[in-house]
Amino acid sequence: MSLPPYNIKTIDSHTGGEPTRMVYEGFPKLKGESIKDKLSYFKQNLDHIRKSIILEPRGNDVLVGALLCEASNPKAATGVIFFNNSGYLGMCGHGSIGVIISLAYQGKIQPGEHYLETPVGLVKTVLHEDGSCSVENVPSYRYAKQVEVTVPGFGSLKGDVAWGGNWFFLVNEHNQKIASENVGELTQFSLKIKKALSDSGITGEGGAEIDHIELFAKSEDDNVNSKSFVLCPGAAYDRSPCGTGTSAKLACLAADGSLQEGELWVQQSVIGSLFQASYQNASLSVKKEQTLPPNIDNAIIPTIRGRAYVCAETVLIIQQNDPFKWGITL
Ligand code: PYC
Repeated sequence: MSLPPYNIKTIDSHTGGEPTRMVYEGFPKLKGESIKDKLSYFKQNLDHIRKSIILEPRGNDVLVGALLCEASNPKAATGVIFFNNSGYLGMCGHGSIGVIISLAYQGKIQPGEHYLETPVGLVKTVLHEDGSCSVENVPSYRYAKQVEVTVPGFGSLKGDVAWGGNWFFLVNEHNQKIASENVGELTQFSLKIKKALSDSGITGEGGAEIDHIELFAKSEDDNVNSKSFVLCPGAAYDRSPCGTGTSAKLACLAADGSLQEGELWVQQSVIGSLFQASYQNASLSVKKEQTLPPNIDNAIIPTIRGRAYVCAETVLIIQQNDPFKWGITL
């Protein structure tokens, strides 16, 4: 085990209300050639530092960490490993926007194209002159359509299983009110769906756990296509419209023929923040650096555009004699 004291330098930002803590200095070096090797090393040897950065008293359940690390692909500006209170995220859309805006705040990048290397593939971002950021996500696809699951206390409901850099269960018909004053009930309902999926053996590709639940409703706002509530692993809800979740949504819309290539989709979060999204068909545009889905005909390349704001520059101090140096775990 790597021992404290540590002084870990971070920049906090929020993307549509959802926080990202970018770790750029003071974290022990991750061993490994590829970013997947580095992620394994992190999980096996340094998971206690993940907890220290994310959990109380230094963090909170909503926070997503973004550890910058050396990229193996020379095209990438940096490697990045995303993590939260319960573990690790393959990709994170709001977090990618947060990282780009934080790097720009540090003066390390200028408007233009910048690639991020993530454990699930290379992600192209564009920092726009107006301060917004676009993220061209990894290939996304619907894996299963209208899968039925019985949720104790709520009966049977149907949802799509889709990949957008994480695994999602997307539900349109649920009789819930998607509103900020209802996030407590939405959280409990979504946790029950997640458990019911797991108990019924409903998974993503290759038995992967479906760890994000998305509930959709019509927005009251003109010019917005849909409003959503997204439950993240670790039971916090996404304050942003969720970049990977919006990618999964676009994959389902594309598969249903309800959204055409290049058409704009505006996704609203439960607290009202917005992402603009569109997609290209993957078959022609997939780059060889990206992780290819098994059924390329069905995959899209989503682009999500949003804004992030820097809100803190911090040195996290982890002292040897602090009883909560590795966070509070209940
Ligand atoms: O924006 O992709 C996202 C995301 C995943 C979990 C929280 N935000």
